[in-house]
Amino acid sequence: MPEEVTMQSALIVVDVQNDFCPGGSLAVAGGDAVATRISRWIESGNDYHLVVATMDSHPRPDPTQPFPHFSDHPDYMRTWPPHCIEGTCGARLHRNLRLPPSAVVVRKGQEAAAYSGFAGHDDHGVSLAENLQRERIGAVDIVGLATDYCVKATAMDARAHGLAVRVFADMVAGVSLGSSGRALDELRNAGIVVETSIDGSRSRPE
Ligand code: VGL
Repeated sequence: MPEEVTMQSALIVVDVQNDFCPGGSLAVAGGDAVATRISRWIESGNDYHLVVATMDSHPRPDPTQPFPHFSDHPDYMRTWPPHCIEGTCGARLHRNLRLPPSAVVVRKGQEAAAYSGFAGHDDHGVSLAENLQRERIGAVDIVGLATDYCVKATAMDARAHGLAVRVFADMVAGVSLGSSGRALDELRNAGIVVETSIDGSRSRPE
């Protein structure tokens, strides 16, 4: 058998959920516009072999079972207002986000905080890494919310898994401008390409 030479690519859409968009409990400015831009990007004929949407999915606050990710006095760095509680409207994907029917949804955060999509599993219990391996994905484009937390953690893990990684700066939004800028610098230092989708479509190999 000849060796497979083509590198399949995937799009990972991180946590584009109502609670991270304007009106949500942990709203990121411009999250809804990011959702629209991602939908247009998907629909503009980018032939990803696989599209994955990650979702934060946390348990309902329970006084008998502390969940240290949540706080009534959050510092917005380590502790957060309750968000993306499974079964609530806030946990749903934002309506501006249109995914192909074949998209794989990966949920994370049921037991503890999980910023990286690589902590997540699909509805069959298959991890994100395994989904990518099964489809022989060698390169991923990462977009979504929030730049400084879940996008950053997912991109760093993708790199650690040996993937070629791009983050599209025009399809992410962060909790704060300062930490988002620092996050993008860290990603670049880790060998991740940070560019706009316009540059990305120019540099995409045929
Ligand atoms: C996120 C803060 C807390 C994210 C999740 O999706 O980036 N940020 N939980």
